[in-house]
Amino acid sequence: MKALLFLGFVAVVSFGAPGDKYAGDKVLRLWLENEQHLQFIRNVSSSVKVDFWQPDSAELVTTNRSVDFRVDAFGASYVQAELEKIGLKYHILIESMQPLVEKQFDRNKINSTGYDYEKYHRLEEINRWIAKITVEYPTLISRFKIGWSYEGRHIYLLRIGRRTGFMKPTIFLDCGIHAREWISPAFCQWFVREATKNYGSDSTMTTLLNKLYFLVVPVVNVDGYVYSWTKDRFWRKTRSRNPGTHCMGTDPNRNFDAKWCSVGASRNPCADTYCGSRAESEKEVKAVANFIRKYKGIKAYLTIHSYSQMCLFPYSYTYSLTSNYKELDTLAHNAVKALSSLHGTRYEYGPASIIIYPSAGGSDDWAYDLGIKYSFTFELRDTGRYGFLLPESQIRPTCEETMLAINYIATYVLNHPY
Ligand code: 0X9
Ligand code: ZN
Ligand code: ZN
Repeated sequence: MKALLFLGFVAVVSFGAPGDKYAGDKVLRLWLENEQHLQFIRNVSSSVKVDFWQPDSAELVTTNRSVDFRVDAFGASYVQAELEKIGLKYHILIESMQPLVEKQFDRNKINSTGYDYEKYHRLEEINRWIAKITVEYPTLISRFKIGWSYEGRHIYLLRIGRRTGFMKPTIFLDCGIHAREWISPAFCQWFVREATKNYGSDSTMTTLLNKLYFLVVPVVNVDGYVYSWTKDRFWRKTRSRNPGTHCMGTDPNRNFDAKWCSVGASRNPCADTYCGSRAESEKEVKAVANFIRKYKGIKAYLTIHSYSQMCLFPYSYTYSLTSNYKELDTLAHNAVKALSSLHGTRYEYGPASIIIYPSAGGSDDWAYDLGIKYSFTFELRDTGRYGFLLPESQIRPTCEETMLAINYIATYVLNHPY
């Protein structure tokens, strides 16, 4: 019995499962109505450790919006008492975090028929899958390495589409810019599977793959993703060192060269929205940016995040509308309509500065200003019931509905050459 327990313990630790470090953690949602509420939230971090989920840091919090954040048991009792005092109503989104975290670390990831697309996978598994599917579909998929991460991991890109020898309009799709948003890499994998499986039988997919290329980066922030599996499930940033502090990492979605660090980003390396020491300071960001700059023919840039159920387009760094605002708005409207048609999932859409918050240095704004006029950020499920801990049972419905939106946009791009 002792030996068994011991073995179990070793297995858990070596797979980097979460232990019991989230026991007692809760996620609270507040609705901020006035300055006093706002001040409370802005200052709460000086008393207890809070992990902002939506928005992603205290600086982005404003009145007349909700805030979701995680606190440990000690923090929760403090915060709850303070909230009663100032009369701020709150709602407990997640009462007990530990069981939800544990579920996501289940070991049986490989089923007998092959890869299980309805599970979350560790980076090693994803990389093995990338290698395997490339070999399985030699006429449809090519694998490229677009660079190395800070910790020296490869960043892979899959080019999907029937090989033609001449240029085809291309859609760039990336996932896993933020480490803890696990549904995002799961979607990129789902997309590649659907594309390859349906080529030759489904007419939409066949047309798309005949006439377009998709460039898919399943995991951009590879170091952060590994860290979210091994050390901290709620890690968001890269894992680069910051001189002069123990706080690590930069927010890759504040590190692109789009009015870098001018708004909605932090100069503090300890913040979750730290913009980095300069634009493209992060190797992962540089790898994506360099690839997109030199690859001619990218007509759409799509990037997958979670959570909030939104289809966002530029600008984020300003409230000004893009010159093709009307077209983007209609396209987003129709993409979201297609998405909702499957399970009725409601999505908001519009310029990110207006729909969520102003923030600079995002990949979508950068791609847009580079001349890629169809540029969208998707924030997948949910709206906060589970947040980043979206259960694996929702991978399928989430990916299926998102496919409809992506296919809608791809078809539109194909039919509107520029
Ligand atoms: O803040 C972000 O980077 C994205 N939301 S998330 O919760 N996944 O972190 C939204 C990105 C919208 N686009 C830009 N801010 N450029
Ligand atoms: Zn977020
Ligand atoms: Zn994100």
